[in-house]
Amino acid sequence: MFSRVLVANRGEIAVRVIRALHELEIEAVAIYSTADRESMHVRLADRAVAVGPAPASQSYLNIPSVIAAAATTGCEAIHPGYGFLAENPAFVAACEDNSIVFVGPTADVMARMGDKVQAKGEMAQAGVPLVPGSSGAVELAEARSLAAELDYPILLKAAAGGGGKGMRIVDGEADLEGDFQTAAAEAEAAFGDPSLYVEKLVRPARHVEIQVLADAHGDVLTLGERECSIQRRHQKLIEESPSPGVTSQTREAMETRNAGTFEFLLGPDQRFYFIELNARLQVEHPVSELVTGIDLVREQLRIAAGESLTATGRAPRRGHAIEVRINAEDPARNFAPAPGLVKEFRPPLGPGIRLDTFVEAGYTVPPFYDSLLGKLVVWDEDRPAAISRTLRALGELSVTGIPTTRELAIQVLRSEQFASGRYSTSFLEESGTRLAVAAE
Ligand code: MV4
Repeated sequence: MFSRVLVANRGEIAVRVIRALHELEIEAVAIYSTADRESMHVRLADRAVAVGPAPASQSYLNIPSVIAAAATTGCEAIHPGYGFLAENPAFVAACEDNSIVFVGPTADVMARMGDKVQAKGEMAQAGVPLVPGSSGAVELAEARSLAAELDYPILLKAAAGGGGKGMRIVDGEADLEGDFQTAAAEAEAAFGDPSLYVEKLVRPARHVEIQVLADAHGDVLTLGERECSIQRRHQKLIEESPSPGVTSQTREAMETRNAGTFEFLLGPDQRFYFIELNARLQVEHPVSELVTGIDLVREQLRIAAGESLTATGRAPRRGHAIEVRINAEDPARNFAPAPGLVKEFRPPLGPGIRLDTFVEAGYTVPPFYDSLLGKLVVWDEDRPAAISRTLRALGELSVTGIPTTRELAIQVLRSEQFASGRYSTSFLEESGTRLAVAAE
């Protein structure tokens, strides 16, 4: 195992990774921007290295600075967390060039999965079901004939994209040409590549993802699914495991037909379609940890050090877990980020409660990074008990000084539709009129 690891991130995920390192008796080296000098991850680490000024492009995204921080402190590996450099093939290559282990996939795998068309092609070859659509990027004429075959509505997606950027619904042939041009221009602006591909629109759809661990020896362990349909503008708000929308047959089919960390769309008929592979630790990983008892960050570190998975196949699970993201966002301003001074911060405690956060009373949330303050993650024996316990915990949580998404989460968790388990990715948009605070 490693003896010293650099944590190339900030906020709650840096704190999460440092805790895993300390439990494995590994020294943790933090990096920080000038805006984060006083942040919790800097204090918890054994050493900390300043990597640049506040803007992420000059600090947390600055590859030479981050590599230098690892090299000068004698780190054998770098854990990237999520976001920042976690899916950057150039960073992985820089680690490889400096003989530093990147805790994650190789640069080659990362580049292949970052190209959505290539990822789909490889999944198709492995027998994973895909949404009907084009097998690669298409020109307008090919999009037109394919769309007629698939029947409208269809989706245009950016080949270089992901996460919903550069995506456009086309309702009928009359709109195709205009939508194609707009989507291509957006893709060019966002990714420097206008290539588009076509898919049949799956609607209503749930967003369900399967957590997989794979070691360097080719062994694989699956940890079940996470239901991630409660989101707005592609930002997830609440995640749970197991999903109330997945039958045991579907779950088994989704887990045994693949290998990797996989995002799927799930239709109301239990048909599921691979859409993307995320080759990184995800924000919502704790719900899988709570139902399996497996520490995913510890396993990532063990795998990166060349150790073998202790169990393979499908990990046994128990109970139900729910994660609620607490963001510094203002419901009165359409959930715009609302950084500022946190006057009071009272975390919920008691049975079944985990709070992954870096926030404490007196902390000033800087305006330079994302708005995630922390994740409340709750476990109980079954889904109704987990919902009750989450509401109890949200009731205990008190954050004053800045607005947060706490009240929105309470309204969602109290709603009949959430309790029924019958919801899709359009839940928050459709419930805008019923949930007062979610209204646009
Ligand atoms: C889709 C879809 C419906 N049909 N693809 C959005 C983000 C990106 N990962 C893929 N996305 C979608 N792809 C087809 N063929 C609906 C979405 C989608 C969505 C997916 C997951 C979570 C939230 C979503 C919200 C809106 C649309």
